[in-house]
Amino acid sequence: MEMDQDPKGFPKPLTNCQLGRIASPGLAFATRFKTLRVWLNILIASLALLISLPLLLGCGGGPADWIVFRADVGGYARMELPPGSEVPPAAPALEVDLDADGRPERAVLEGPQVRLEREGQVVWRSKPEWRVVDVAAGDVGDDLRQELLLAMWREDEGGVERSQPYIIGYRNGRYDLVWGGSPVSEPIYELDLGDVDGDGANELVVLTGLYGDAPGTPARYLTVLGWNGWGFTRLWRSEAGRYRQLRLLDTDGDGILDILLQAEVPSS
Ligand SMILES: [Ca+2]
Ligand SMILES: [Ca+2]
Ligand SMILES: [Ca+2]
Repeated sequence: MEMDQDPKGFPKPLTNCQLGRIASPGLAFATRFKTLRVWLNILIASLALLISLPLLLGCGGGPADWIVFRADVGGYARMELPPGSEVPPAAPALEVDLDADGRPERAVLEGPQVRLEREGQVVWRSKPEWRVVDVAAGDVGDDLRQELLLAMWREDEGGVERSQPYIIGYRNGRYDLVWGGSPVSEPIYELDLGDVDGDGANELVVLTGLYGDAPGTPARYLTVLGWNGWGFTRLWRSEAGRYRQLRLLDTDGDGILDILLQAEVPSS
């Protein structure tokens, strides 16, 4: 569109008519309708954001309470955390003496990678193509050698990311992968290792979800597994729920670790 020129050579401002503001009553109605539609869209978008905000923040359910699963006949009994119990915050690093020299190494999970430090020096790092989501330490297999357990994701041959448990240890004078589990059917979100049934050997305790869960979705099951010599066997599984923040802690002083976690009350 060509603009009229004023004597100084500047284009004349467009009139209301040229801008189509008051061209006709029909157009005025259409303009008002358009404005109304814009406001309606803003309202709908705001409502959608309000509804989805808890999901975006990863707290899709209602309030979360700490609960305890304690070894019981035939499995683990769910109970409330005893009043006055304090749940310590998650440790930023784990101490584990993998090479059994009496001085613990330090395992640090930073972003999706874990590194192992010995006296301030990095002695092992997870591979860049592994996406580590949780780390635990302890003796797997009851052979008196300490290991580091990783809950991690890596791509399979088809380029699909799958959840796998890996074990890192110190063998033949070096820190290395000593066991790589196959992809699991239900992804591991959190894991910990400890004797939760009091038999003297450690169990692997995991929180699992489903492939396709949105990031931040709580786990669906708490599962206790035992080492069978070549892999882990499921010993017990909880009822379905919305679980996160797995910890192992002896809350009643009987010398047996209890399983603590936060259980979200599903929003109605
Ligand atoms: Ca050591
Ligand atoms: Ca071991
Ligand atoms: Ca045990």
